[in-house]
Amino acid sequence: MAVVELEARQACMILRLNRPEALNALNTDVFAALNDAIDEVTGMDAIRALVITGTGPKAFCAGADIKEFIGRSPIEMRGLAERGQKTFARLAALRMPTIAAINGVALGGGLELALACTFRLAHSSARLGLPEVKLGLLPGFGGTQRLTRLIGEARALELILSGRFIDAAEADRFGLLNRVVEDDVVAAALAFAGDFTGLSLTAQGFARAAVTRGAALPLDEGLRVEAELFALAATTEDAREGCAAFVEKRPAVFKDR
Ligand code: CO8
Repeated sequence: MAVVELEARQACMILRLNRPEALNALNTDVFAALNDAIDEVTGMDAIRALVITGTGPKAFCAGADIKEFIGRSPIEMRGLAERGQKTFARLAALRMPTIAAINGVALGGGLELALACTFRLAHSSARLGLPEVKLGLLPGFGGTQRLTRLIGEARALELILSGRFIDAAEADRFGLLNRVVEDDVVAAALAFAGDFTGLSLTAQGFARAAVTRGAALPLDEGLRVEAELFALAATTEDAREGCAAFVEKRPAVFKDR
């Protein structure tokens, strides 16, 4: 049985972590399969959004596989952290929006996986946290950086230093989630993806770059990045098509060019 499964649904791809017996923990096999899946999705022009979820009712992902930590040297642990960071950076750099459909626990590396996605939806029963401190460790797949940028230093430190689990309602109040849903979270994520799938991936890519690059900059520099990316977007065929379609009162047909 594959530890990562891909399933196409119209314009979306669903990626399922498939190790329910270990609550979808991220081991060497899962990272290899995740990288293969990212390669596969990268080449698919018709796919406009990627939904990531976990198999089974209990877990989106319970984090890095703790059993793989035993007996590792600090250099090996650093290698594991970098492997995870690189994989999640590849995911974050995909041209289509990615949506974590959090169907159960999202802990440690599992929450870090969700943080590397563009958007996060969670079932109301989901529990989220960065419990690494309880293992004598700290988040190593980008959690200290991405969570802090997303929800601010005070709340990020509260979660990282306590390791406590929060429910979906609290995660929503913290600004960690885009939606909390009562029904099937994958179905909700596919419906949510519908807001993004008919548009120009090129324009969305420039917009995402402006937001993420600008977030690490002072306002005046961020505004310069925005102006430069705006000018670049204006050179594209999609920008010509989008504006012409508005004036001609017809739906735009984008080609991601
Ligand atoms: N790694 C390996 N196996 C796991 C993990 C995990 N993270 N989480 C759960 N499992 C396994 C359990 O060992 C168990 O297997 P078995 O039946 O063979 O003993 C099975 O999944 C079911 O788990 P439980 O019996 O514990 O299920 P419960 O419902 O009782 O509890 C919990 C569910 C609360 C989610 C509990 O399993 C738990 O606390 N899991 C660990 C959560 C955690 O600490 N996650 C953080 C891991 S560290 C991390 O992610 C670091 C990322 C950065 C790494 C940088 C590189 C070094």
